[in-house]
Parts: sequence; C-alpha cells; structure tokens
Amino acid sequence: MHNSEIASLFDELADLLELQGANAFRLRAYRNAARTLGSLTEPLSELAQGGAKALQTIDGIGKDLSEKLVTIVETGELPQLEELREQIPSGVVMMLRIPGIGPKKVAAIFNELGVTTLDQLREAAEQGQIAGLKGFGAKTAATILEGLDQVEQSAQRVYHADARPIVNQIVESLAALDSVTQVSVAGSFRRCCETVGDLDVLATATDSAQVMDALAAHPLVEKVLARGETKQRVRLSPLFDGVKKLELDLRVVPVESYGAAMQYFTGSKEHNIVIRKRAQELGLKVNEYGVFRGEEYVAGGSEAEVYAALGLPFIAPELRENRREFDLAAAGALPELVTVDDIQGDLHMHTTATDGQASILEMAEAAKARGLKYIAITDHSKRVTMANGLDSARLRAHWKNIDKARGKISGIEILCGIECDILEDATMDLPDDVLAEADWVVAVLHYGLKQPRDQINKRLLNAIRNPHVSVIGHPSGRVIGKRPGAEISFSEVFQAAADHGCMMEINAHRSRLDLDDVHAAAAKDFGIPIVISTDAHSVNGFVELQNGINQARRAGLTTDDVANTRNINEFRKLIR
Ligand code: DGT
Ligand code: CA
Ligand code: CA
Repeated sequence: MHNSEIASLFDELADLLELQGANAFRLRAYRNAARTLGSLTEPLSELAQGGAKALQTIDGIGKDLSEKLVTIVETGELPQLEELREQIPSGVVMMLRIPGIGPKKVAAIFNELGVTTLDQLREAAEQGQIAGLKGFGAKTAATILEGLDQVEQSAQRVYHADARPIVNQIVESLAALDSVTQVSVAGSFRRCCETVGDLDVLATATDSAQVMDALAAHPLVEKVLARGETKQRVRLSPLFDGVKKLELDLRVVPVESYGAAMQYFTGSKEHNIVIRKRAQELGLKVNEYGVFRGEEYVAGGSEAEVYAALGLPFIAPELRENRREFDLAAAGALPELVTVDDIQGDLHMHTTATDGQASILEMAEAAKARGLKYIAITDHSKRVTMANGLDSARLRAHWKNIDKARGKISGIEILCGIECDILEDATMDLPDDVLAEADWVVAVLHYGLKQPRDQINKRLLNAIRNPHVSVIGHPSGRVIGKRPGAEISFSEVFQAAADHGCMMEINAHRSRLDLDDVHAAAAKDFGIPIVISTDAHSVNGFVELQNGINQARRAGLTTDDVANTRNINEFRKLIR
C-alpha cells in the first residue's frame, strides 16, 4: 500500500469518529498522523518491517497508531475502520466536505432523516426536510445546496501535489522500458495547475504494445478502461476514501510528432486556440501530429520547434493559459521563472508550541538539511484556541526559546515570528508592543471569512497599515475544493500593501496555494514583494515548497519578484 493510501485510512477514521462525536484530541492525533504519513519519503511498508517500536520513531506516531499501522501493512485493512464503515455509509462521510455544515449537523441529517448519499441530501434540502430539522432552517438548507454544487464539482479533481508522486512513479517506470525513447506527462499536470482532473502521458517507443502492457501491469493501475493501437486509458488505484480515482491517458506517438503532441496535449485549450489561429495567419496548420504547410511537414519533433515554426519563443507550460503569455512573447519579455532552488528562506511554520509536531531546533535542522539559510518560526496567536495559540507572555517565552535554539545550530538564521490573527473586529490578536518585538509578523484571517467584503477589506487594510505587520499570510483563507476564500477587493488591498511596504504570501500548502496564480500576478504588478512559505507543521512540511513555486511560476514570477530568494541581509532590508 502506498503511503498516501495508508494516510487516507487515518483521515477516513478521523472523519468517521468525528461523526460519532469522538473527542477533538483523538481526531487531531489521527489527522496529524495522516498528514505526517502522507509526506513521509520512505515507504511505510518498509518501515513497518521493524515492527511497532520502529514506527514510533516517526513524529506523532505513538503506541496506538504504530500498532494500527502494523495491522494495516500486514493485512491491508484495519478492523476498527471496517466496523465504522458498516455503521456509517461513505456518502455520509462525503457530507463532511460540504462547506458550512459540521459533523454534528451531518450526524443529525443521517440519524434523523436517514439520508445516506449526496443525491438524497440534495432532494431532502430541496423538499424542505432539511429546513424542518431542529437547529437547521431555510438558511442552512440553502448553504447545503450551494455547498453540494461545489463538492460535486471538485469531487473528481486531485491536488497537484497528491498526483505528483504517482505520476513520477509511472513516468519513471515507463522510461525504464527498453522500447521507450521519450516519455513525459502533459495536460494540466504539466501546467502545474492546482488540481488535476486526469493525467495525460505521452511517449515515443519502438514497440507501443510493450509500453501499454507495462502500464496495464503497473502496481498503481487498477483497471484498463480502453485500449487501442497507440492509446490506452487506465484507472489508477483510489487515492482517498474511494472517491478520487485518477484516470490516465497514455498515448504513444511517432517521434516526428512528439513535440507537436506534447504541445497539443499540454494545453490549455485556450492557449491552443490562439496557437491554431496564429498558425492559420501564417498559412500553416498545427495539430497533434505537427506543423504543416499544405501537406508538407514543417516541424513537430520538439515543442521548441513547434513554437519556433510559429515565430514564437518556447513558452513555459505554467504560462499556457492564454492570459499574458502571447503579449509577453511578442514583447520579448517572457519572464525567467523562479525555481525551487532559488529559495533561501521559509517564513511561515509551526512548532510544538502550538499545533506543530516538531521543536524549534528540529524545524531549523530540517530546514537547513533542505538547503535553507533562514526561517521564521510563526506559531499561532491566542485567538486560535484549537491550536493552543500563544498569548503575549507565552509568545515572549517562546521567542526566548528561539533565541536559545539559535545558539545550538549554525548555518541557518531563525527569525522570531508570529502568525497573528486579524480579529473579526479588525484589531490584531496581540498588542502592538508585542508585535513590535517580533522579527517577522504574518497577519492572517482565520475566523469570520464570510463577513461582508467591506469588513474583510477593513481587516486587511488595518493589518497592512500596522507598521509591525510584515506580510499577509494566505490572504484569501480559501481551501481548494472545500471552502471559497473571503471576498476581498484585491486592488484596494494590494495598493495599500504597496504603499505601506507590506509583503504578500503565497502559502505553499497544497490545499491553500493562496495567493492564487492570478492574484500573485496582480500583486507583482503592484510591485509587492511576494514570499513563498510552506506553513510547515512538521519536519516533513517543507515538501510543500514545490507547490508554492508552481503557483509562482504560473503567476509569471521571477527571482526578483520573490523576496525569499534573497539572502538574509537583503531580505531583512525588505521587511519594513
Ligand atoms: P484536466 O485534465 O481537467 O485537469 O485538464 P487538462 O488541461 O489536462 O485537460 P484534458 O485532460 O481534457 O486534455 C489535455 C489537453 O489536451 C488539454 O489541455 C488541451 C488538449 N485538448 C484536449 N481536448 C482538446 C480539444 O478538444 N481541443 C483542443 N484544442 N485541445 C484539446
Ligand atoms: Ca488532464
Ligand atoms: Ca485527458
């Protein structure tokens, strides 16, 4: 079993227990474990060879969890989970994803109305049964209907970061075949979209049947859905609680068409429409087989050739959304996009002082091992009681501990930071005199995200005008596929940030990616320095950095635009 599959069992267990009203600590332990396990680089099936004791060396895995893990690895299932699954249908668990209703309401819908699927839920809401339940009402019913639309739309999409290890494994194993000469992923995955609907893989090979046989036999492939001479569609093993089963299209193409096929199947459709139009204007035709003048083949072996035949420079896949790429290309101004190796610091992370799983020193060591030169420790402020947020006294003590940690590690600077809530009334969760002592203040909205736009703006503007605030973290507060962000007048907020020297974050967590690509590009236009940070909650959390880089690249950001590509001294100059 893949680590992410095992992780998803713990998430599912937590969901089911939550519906039964289990206590918050137990749920958090399972969810934290899921997060940790999902980001482990070593296969759990191997780690479990050492037994439960060996597994307890993993952060956040105690006796209970380690024994469950051994059971899962040895038997492929967990009896407790099987029992719960029998009591609570999977459709009920899916209701937990609906924004605006929590486990108590879901449990009531299930227990009192006997509703077990999303379709039944929609019917019940439309027919007024939901509104009639005690503690519900017409407003809740409306929220549910709205949320159902959102869930159904997102149900079949997968976070880029969740698809990544799977894509990489499949591409690597195909690349290793004798007959395969080139193989690469195309589609939305290659464009580094936040989520992917399906995967598109292209190959050139001397024996296409061998490639398709190998894919069919791949351990991550559950079923062959369709097979032709040079094309095969397969369904991959489920990723999360049986809902998200990615499908993958493999196409084996002629060598002289590989670049044209990569161009065509990378998309986006909108980008390709412009490409085709441009070709027509030049008296050419472009399709997945190549660029043609009449019957004559002009180009197609490589993407660079295809673009060159159309009088264009190579356009990075991340930019192919028909936003600005053609104007930039025309102006000779395509940006040199930031890469993960350019990043020198990470300015948003948590420790055991609040809801993180590692100590200050452990986080610093892990960051250093990944090549980072500086970090900011930014634990939660007191409003976030769920995460054991810090009040002034605890924060000052925490900073003393950070100072002590500095003495125990060299080669990496540690900034004394805080992730400070911007409260619903637009004041900061901690007093100015405390914030003034910080090296780095990440101001964030966590609560009241549904407030009217004016109030949200007021909160953000107040934070931006506060001279102690360094950056706005995950500005919109969205969770991809689960909850929309707050309503924000971005131009007003960005103008203020530019005027006051407040930075903007791209939170790199796979489920946030906030700022998104469009708004990060807009922030760049305002000249606002952008910080890409992981929001790591454990030593494994640094893997999220790549997602933030992907988003930054989609936004067209260069090293200049990203503040934490600078060395610590240059970076400090940007902090107001
Ligand atoms: P996804 O799978 O929903 O995350 O998004 P994509 O972009 O991977 O879309 P997909 O898998 O349907 O198709 C892959 C690429 O192939 C797409 O980005 C552009 C190209 N493509 C597919 N169908 C069409 C089409 O009907 N017209 C054009 N121009 N391009 C297409
Ligand atoms: Ca696709
Ligand atoms: Ca496809």
